[in-house]
Formats: sequence, C-alpha cells, structure tokens
Amino acid sequence: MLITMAMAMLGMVLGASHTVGAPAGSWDLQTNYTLWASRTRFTIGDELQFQYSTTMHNVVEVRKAGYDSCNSSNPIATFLTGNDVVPLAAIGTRYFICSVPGHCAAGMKAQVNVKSKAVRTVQRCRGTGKRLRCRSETVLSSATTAGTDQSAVAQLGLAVVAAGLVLFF
Ligand SMILES: [Cu+2]
Repeated sequence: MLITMAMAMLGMVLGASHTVGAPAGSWDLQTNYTLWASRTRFTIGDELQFQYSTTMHNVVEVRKAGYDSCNSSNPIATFLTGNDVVPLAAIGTRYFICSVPGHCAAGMKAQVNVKSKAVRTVQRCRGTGKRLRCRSETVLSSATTAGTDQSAVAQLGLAVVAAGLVLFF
C-alpha cells in the first residue's frame, strides 16, 4: 500500500509515459486508438511514445481539420524515428496521424485530450459512533500508470466514510 502510494507520488512528479496503443498494440494498423485513448488519462507533464517500424509508418501531428480529413499537408510536427517521444506540456487536444497513404483512413489516427492534474478532497474517518473522527485529505487524481491505484485509494476513503456513517446512525 505504502509502496503503491509512493510510486503514485513519484509518478505525479515525473509525469507518466504513455506508449500509444499499449498494452494490446502499438502504433500500427490494428489498434483502435479511440478506445485506447478512452482508457487512458493524459495530464500535463506526461508524454506519448510512438513505437513502430520506420519502414512501415510515421507520426505526423496535425490540427483537427487534418485529423478529420486525414490530411498531413499542413503538419505541426513530423516524427520518423520509430521511437518518438512527444511531451504533453499543455492542456488541450493533440492530433496524430500516420501519413503513409491509406493508413490514417484505415484508422491510424489518435486524438489525445490533455487535462490538468485534478485535485479533489477525500474524507477519511476512524472510530465508531460518536467517537467517529474524520479529516479531509487532498488527493491528486493524476494520470500516471498508478492512476487506478489512486482512485482505488480515494474509493477506499469513501468506503470508510460510508462505513463510518452506517455505524454512526
Ligand atoms: Cu502507417
């Protein structure tokens, strides 16, 4: 538990690295990037990693219009190394496509919504009945790989509150 929390804290400081398409896929023609992005939370300070064969693919960052129409003629940036690291330094939506003919149209396009690191308050209680003591804690819900652990911690806190209320009434 402590190790998990320590790793979560470390992850928040360092930011998370998200391999695009992982864990099931990579930057390829098989992965559903809408699904992938929906399962990942991206926050400021994180980075994307595009891993692919340079003989097969590339990564072009475009604006929404280019993303929607699979048009890479007006790129923001082009990546060709096969192991491209893209920092997510600001809030907003980023659009990436593969510019190899037909690939974007076949689904090789990823849209990433970068959010701020959210802060929320969780109440933690100990004791029972009239001796119930509660205190509020600030929890960072960030997007690190430990994000699920953090939400689990928050849920545990809520469960404790709920249990405390049950005992109180
Ligand atoms: Cu491609």
